[in-house]
Amino acid sequence: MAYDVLSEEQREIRELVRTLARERIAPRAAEIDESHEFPWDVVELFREHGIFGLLFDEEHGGTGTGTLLALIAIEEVSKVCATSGLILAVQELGSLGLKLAGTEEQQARYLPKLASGEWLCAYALSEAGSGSDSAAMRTTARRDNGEYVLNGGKRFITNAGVAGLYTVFAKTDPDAGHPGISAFVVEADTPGFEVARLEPKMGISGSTTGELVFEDCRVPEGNRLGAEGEGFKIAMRILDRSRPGVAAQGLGIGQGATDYALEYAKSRETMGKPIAQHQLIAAKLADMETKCEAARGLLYSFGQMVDAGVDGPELTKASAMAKLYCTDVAMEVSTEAVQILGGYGYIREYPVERMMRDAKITQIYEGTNEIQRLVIAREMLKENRAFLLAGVG
Ligand code: COS
Repeated sequence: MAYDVLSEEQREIRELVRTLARERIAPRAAEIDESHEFPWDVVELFREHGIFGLLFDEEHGGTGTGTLLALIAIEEVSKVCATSGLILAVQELGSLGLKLAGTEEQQARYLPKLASGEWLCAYALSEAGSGSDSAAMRTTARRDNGEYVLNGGKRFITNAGVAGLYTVFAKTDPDAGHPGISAFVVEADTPGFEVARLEPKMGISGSTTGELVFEDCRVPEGNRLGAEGEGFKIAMRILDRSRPGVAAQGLGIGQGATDYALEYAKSRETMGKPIAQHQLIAAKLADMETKCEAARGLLYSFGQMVDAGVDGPELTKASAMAKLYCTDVAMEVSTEAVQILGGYGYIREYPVERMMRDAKITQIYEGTNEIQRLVIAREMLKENRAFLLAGVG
């Protein structure tokens, strides 16, 4: 049997997710992509089998099985359908604010609904004018009579229109920069909140990406996460833990594309033999497999770190490295898969062109890969490795 870092129990859960992915989600993947419709049937499947629970602690209705297994679930689903894998990744992204900064009462009010999948959730940080530079946001939250009044807008929000709960960041002190930002949870039916439009996209077509508008949207003070002014740090701590969800999605796409290209290369013949036996194709396959396995090493190591209770700068760097590498691999490997299939790779009859389109967004959202490089380098610059130079002449 192949070497496996997982325990017996973890392997059983992975097997369940794998079976659901292969038997129930894979046959829907092309349709989801073509129709551009949010796959509520996949949400229902996750609900029925308790898959959302993998992202939550037992006390909140989850399985308490930890981060590594949650990432593996996203990877397995994304191997066959990146839109469906994203549903799990965003349930984590949208709920992390409550998990990290919510009071017991806030957690008890919302987390069980998210753990069962009764409600989907979303994370609203980006704005039309502030993507990478989150602190430049313009949305405001003015305190008034025990409530906050939100005004402004958010863009590129995954799960817009399908989420029941949004984690929203807004300026409680518009002049203060980072310390002027606070975090809130906003229920979808709050008056003054609306989804203004959904964006047509290159890939992950079944997932919604939308623009949120807040017009005198009144949110109770009890919906603020953490203290006033802590919002930026909460946003960053969330991203440290959520970006690997995108890494898992990227790795799933990359491995799915590799698996497909391998099977194709074994059966497609040119010049009297399967193309897998032509050295240039064999070399591509070898590189694709190696890159996926290296990416998996970074991703699983991140999952193990979280499960071991690691926090702070070490986690920030590991998260950024996993996101950067897994998603760059997703793009490279899915592009090579299209190349291996040749003309067939470029047409809709085969899934690799979808995988390539889906891969592209993983290098962009939840912090572009340029931002990940910046985060990694900043952490490196804080580290002291001078002792390594001692005695070097
Ligand atoms: N965890 C905890 N605190 C953090 C942190 C982290 N990962 N990163 C930064 N902070 C803290 C800093 O320590 C600093 O605190 P003090 O003011 O007490 O010193 C504060 O937050 C401001 O940090 P910094 O000056 O580094 O902020 P920058 O504006 O330079 O932003 C980047 C840093 C670029 C890394 C950040 O804006 C970012 O991640 N941008 C991308 C956002 C993104 O991913 N958007 C995609 C949409 S979300 S799906």
